[in-house]
Amino acid sequence: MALADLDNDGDLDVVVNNFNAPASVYRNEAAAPRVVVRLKGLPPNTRGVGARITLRGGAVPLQSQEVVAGGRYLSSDDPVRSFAAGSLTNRLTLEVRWRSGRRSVVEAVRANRLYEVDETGAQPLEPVITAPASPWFEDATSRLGHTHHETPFDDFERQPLLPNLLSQLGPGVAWFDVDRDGWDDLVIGTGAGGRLAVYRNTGGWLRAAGWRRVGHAGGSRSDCLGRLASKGRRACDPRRRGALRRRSR
Ligand SMILES: [Ca+2]
Ligand SMILES: [Ca+2]
Ligand SMILES: [Ca+2]
Repeated sequence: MALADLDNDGDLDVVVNNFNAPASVYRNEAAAPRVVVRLKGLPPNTRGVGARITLRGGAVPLQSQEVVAGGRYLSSDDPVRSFAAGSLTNRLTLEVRWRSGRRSVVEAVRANRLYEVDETGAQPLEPVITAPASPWFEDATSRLGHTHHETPFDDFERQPLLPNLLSQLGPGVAWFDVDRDGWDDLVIGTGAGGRLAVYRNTGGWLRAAGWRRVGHAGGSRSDCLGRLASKGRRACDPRRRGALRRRSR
């Protein structure tokens, strides 16, 4: 199926291919005022594919379409774009933003006309100057004083075809209120042989907590998930129950 203005009256007619039968042609009998735009781009993009056409002041305040190539099954529309002009007295403005970054504007556009816009007369877009934004966050990693423990392991010796190391992905981190004071605390996983790190959140400041690890001792703890354990205890390990427990309570 493809759309094209076959009778040159400003509306898009329809051609539909049929299996083992002649193609069907449907004439568009629309009578409403319209504006048709055809683009003449600079070589090699002479049809202006990728350009965005905007009409202001028509049947609705803003209409916008992009010129595309293809897009239908084994078919492509005629690269013209048709817009609803609303009434014959509307004050219309046409704007084309070309793929080259240039811009064409046509003022006082009239309904029931075909406009061919040539990229040759397009003007460069004015650069948008924005004030540098101040960042909302800052890197506070150094304030933690945390050092990640990772035991060297040669992944490629075990699996030579690996595209990258899987044993050095870094620790998983989680926010979880382990001491139930209403502030989410920071929990940082560790590689094999290391210790899970917990930083208590004291109203926005993080301090190393007096927690000990129980249970699993030899494997890696690169992942971390806070959850409620049995008897109201709080745990932070998806694999071992009660893996994280406060020293004195
Ligand atoms: Ca037509
Ligand atoms: Ca027609
Ligand atoms: Ca807390």
